[in-house]
Amino acid sequence: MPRVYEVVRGCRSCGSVALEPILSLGETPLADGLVDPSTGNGAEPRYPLDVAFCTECSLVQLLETVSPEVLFDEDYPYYSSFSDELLEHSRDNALRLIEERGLDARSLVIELASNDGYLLRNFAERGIPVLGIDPAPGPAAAADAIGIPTLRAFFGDDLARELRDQGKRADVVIANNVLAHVPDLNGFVAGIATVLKPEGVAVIEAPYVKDLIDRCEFDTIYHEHLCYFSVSALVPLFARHGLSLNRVEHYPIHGGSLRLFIEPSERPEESVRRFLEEERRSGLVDVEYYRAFSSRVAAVQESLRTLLGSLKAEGKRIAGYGAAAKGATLLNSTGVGGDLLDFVVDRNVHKQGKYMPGLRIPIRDPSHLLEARPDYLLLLAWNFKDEIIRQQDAYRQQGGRFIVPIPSPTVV
Ligand code: JHZ
Repeated sequence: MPRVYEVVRGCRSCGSVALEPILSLGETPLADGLVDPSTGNGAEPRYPLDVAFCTECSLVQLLETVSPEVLFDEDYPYYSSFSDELLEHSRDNALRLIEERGLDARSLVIELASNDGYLLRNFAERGIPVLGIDPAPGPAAAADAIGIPTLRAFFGDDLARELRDQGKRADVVIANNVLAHVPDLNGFVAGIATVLKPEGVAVIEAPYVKDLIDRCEFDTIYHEHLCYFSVSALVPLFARHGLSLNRVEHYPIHGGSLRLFIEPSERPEESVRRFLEEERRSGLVDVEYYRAFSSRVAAVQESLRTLLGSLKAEGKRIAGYGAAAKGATLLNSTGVGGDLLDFVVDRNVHKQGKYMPGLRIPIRDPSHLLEARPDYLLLLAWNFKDEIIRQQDAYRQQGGRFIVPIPSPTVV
């Protein structure tokens, strides 16, 4: 039986003990641990949420690990397919890879953390063999249901060796929003090296720590996200496993993400040098860069509490949009509860009817907005701001306003 919670002994990448704390968000419940009203008696467990910087390899990381078996269990509620913007972003990624890599019926695309098949479906629809790997039973079953074969498993070097021994080696390995989630970072990257064909490519997306710090996206810090990556921290991680980071692209998705192209052969493009240079120039590789983060976070929290408190004092009714994991961090670490927010809406049917963890705010279908007519909607999924505001035109027509909390609370 794995331990539920552990404190790290050294850097998750290089093993150094030179970890400098940069932020503490106190003790928070698990961000995706939505509470089922039929079973949710008693308070949800809370775990410390402390962030540190490795002065050796510059990886930003959590100081604690909650066991993945606890995080990604049968109740894991995150399904990728509820955002049109994410679906479009993923489709573009797939079509470009098909074209660039000349993928066809003899190829194999493996996706790690393939969720509900939101991305692999683009390859499968074009006759390209795919294999999804995901430990969360709900999303994996949804993928199977649309014809995406999905192994219910945590990926690591052992599984990679099994696949390789079965003759399953990938032309393309995709790993989006998962590298930050794995406690055994080195084992995961070693597994990628094992399962990739010598001429294959791994395409990995992860939120960019520079965007997190610069835009004060502190709510994206939660127990699922163990690491917050820079290019400077990633180059040595891949190199340790015989892989070379050969191209870096930057996308706005999820508040700012890196797309990394990793291959066994070393032929870095200009973009890698550019990112490394810019990170050195801006100081991202130095702990000083992170010193003011904690007080900037406290200022955003204070300003949000003041704004919501004064609206409430004027008799306004406020609800939230998006039962996102980041919403749970925002509400719990800022202390925004049911006294300020009446309810939260979310399109994901697996979240509706449950409660946000910790402060226990009920989650409803977005259609409830037109009925309940709150004056303000706190945009907890601010990363999909444009998509959500467009979609909620009827609410706006009725006079409803949005509060965008990040990078600093603003009414739009
Ligand atoms: P969303 C996710 O975090 C999951 P979360 C994960 N932890 C990760 O690594 C990061 O992304 C990067 C809903 N919604 O995706 C859907 C609507 O209701 O920003 C979601 O529940 N209507 C693996 O959970 C939530 O909002 C809409 O129109 O913080 C968004 O959650 C749209 C667009 C979304 O991330």
